[in-house]
Amino acid sequence: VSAEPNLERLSASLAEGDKAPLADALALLERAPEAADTLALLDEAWTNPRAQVIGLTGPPGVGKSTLARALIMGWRFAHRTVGVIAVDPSSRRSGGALLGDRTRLGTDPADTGIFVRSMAARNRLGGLADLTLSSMVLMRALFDIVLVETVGVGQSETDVADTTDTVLFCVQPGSGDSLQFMKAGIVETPDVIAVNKADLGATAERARADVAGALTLGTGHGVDAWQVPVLAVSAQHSTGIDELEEVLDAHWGWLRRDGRLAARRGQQAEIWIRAAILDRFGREGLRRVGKIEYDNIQSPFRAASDLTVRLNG
Ligand SMILES: Nc1nc2c(ncn2[C@@H]2O[C@H](COP(=O)(O)OP(=O)(O)OP(=O)(O)O)[C@@H](O)[C@H]2O)c(=O)[nH]1
Ligand SMILES: [Mg+2]
Repeated sequence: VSAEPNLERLSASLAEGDKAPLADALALLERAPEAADTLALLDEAWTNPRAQVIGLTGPPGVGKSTLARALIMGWRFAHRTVGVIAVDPSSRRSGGALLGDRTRLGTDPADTGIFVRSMAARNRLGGLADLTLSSMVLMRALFDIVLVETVGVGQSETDVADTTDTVLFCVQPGSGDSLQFMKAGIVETPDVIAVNKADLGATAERARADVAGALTLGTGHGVDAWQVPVLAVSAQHSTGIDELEEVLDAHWGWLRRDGRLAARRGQQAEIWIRAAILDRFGREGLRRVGKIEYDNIQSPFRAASDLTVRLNG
């Protein structure tokens, strides 16, 4: 019988180039989300966060996977370790889509500084699956950067914003997407916008200017507000990627000042707890729980588990 997983053992095996224990631990989260070992591991991971969690979102076909690959190459070049969660809308447990996306990311299987996990997108309420949250929290404790690549259809940006520290929204020129998204109010959540396929020419610069112009209408005011940068990049040709990584670093720096990161993660934890209770007990459950006083010490998974016991009792 192998010992229960803990962070020390997991990071030691990653350092030795063995990815199997992390894969096993992620499988444990899936198989036994409420088990004592699982909750202990998640508590440990919750209180030992390391990575900046970056959500990469945008409409189908804009080049998210290509951009993910370019970003990963840049980070690995800088010796930063990367955990990737590829949220695939079409993936089924045994389907081929998972391998397909891993191939598109083009990561080197021998590179032990990168770990790719693909998962199906939706739980039955239409949000990112609980599994994405727990996998993210575990990977966040083990890597320098966690990249969550997801699809940007309708409300999914909101889910990404509820799961990540930095939302990178990817658009492409000439599709009219960018302005539509502005009008639909979807572009309230991104922290950084990349206009991809800049190699296609002048339309990219126009799209960049359009997006930047539309943003000034709704962007934050005050000296401390984050001004959403809009960058033209070519994922395919790896141009603008260094600048994009600098901007992502700058957002991380901004988050870590004045308690913003702790506030953002604490808010997210509350949202997850509410979602878990809603999922398990419906609106009546939420009403019985009342105000969720989240102390940020326990993991939100354990907090939800404790509330579940209380509501069942
Ligand atoms: N010209 C050009 N084409 C690009 C660029 N980046 C991606 N593409 C192409 O755009 C297409 C879609 O790229 P993907 O990276 O699969 O896009 P995606 O957003 O991950 O797509 P889905 O996962 O299907 O939503 C592919 O044919 C890419 O080769 C770029 O910078 N320039
Ligand atoms: Mg993709």
